[in-house]
Amino acid sequence: MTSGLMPPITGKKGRILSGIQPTGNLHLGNYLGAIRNWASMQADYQCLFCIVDMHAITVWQEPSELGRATREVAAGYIAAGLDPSANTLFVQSHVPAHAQLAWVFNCVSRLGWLNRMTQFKDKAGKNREAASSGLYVYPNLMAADILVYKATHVPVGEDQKQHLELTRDIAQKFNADYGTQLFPLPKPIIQGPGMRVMSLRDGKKKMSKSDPSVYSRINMTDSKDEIAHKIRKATTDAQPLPGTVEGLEGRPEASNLLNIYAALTDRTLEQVLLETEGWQFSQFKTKLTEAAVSVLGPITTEMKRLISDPREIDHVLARGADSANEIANGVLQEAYNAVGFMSGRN
Ligand code: AQP
Repeated sequence: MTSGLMPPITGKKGRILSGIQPTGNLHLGNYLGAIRNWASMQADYQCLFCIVDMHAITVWQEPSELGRATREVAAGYIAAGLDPSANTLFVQSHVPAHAQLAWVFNCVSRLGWLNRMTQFKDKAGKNREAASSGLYVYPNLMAADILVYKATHVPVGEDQKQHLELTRDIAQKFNADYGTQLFPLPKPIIQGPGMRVMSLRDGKKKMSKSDPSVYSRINMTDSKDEIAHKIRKATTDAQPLPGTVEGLEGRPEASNLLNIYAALTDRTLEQVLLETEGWQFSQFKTKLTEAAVSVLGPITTEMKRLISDPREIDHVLARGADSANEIANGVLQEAYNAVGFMSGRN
């Protein structure tokens, strides 16, 4: 299964690949649901963290914004503790082998498989005919992102599970079709009960970078005052907070805010409810603001420092692209050999 071209994963449990799309402002959901978990994995795994700008353009991105958003994600990674000297941090479009392997996978993956992807249905919405073909084949590119590094593990949230299954199907079919053991079948890492942060305006909707309402999310670059203001304006209901999880039934906004508070203070929901039972939202929101500011404050300060002089970020990303290209080009060549493409440079 291993290749001579791949650097050995010595002393680690495996290799991880994960990424975020530069589709707007990084928010608390991206931090609590993804980046914070990744930071806890870097000691055990060899990690590659990318900024998936090629995925981002499957829906329209303002060209003048995309570069800024890409650097902001990089700043978020570094500020939230992803160590660029121990991990590979890079931009997807800086490593052409992702797109090259994705083309091969477009020819391996089946239309029937893509038709079952629920995220395409969600993102394309009612006007499916107007969706980009990139959005449709997005899962094939994601498979290439992972397999071009022969990643063994992928941290996934609930919404990405189906895509990882497809990656495994593609790896399996490629290996079977071409009589090779080239690609490992990557395993999901699901950390505890998946943390899904919901919108501050609507407890049934996911907190999202692309939500047009700035009051729906706490950005990782928000100041203390902005955080306080957004939490003050967060939608709630009229009852005091309950003492049990069952008491949160039918109260999505209260559940969301309490779950955020639990995650920020590293406690379970049950532990938090013991503290907040009977409180009015005004009292609770003050506590929640304090917790959010104390966790995000140092990260925000560091992000702003990095963004104000992008040379450091650009240097990290250039170095990351060099290491990523080194691995990816080797694996791509192996895939090309398996397919039978004529060698171009002998
Ligand atoms: N609300 C959330 N709660 C928990 N985790 C979340 N993630 C995103 N939103 C939440 C996690 O962050 C990573 C980044 O995902 P992505 O940028 O590839 O796409 P996404 O999940 O579609 O993120 P957004 O913020 O909602 O972006 P847009 O608005 O562009 O669609 C993933 O690990 C995701 O689980």
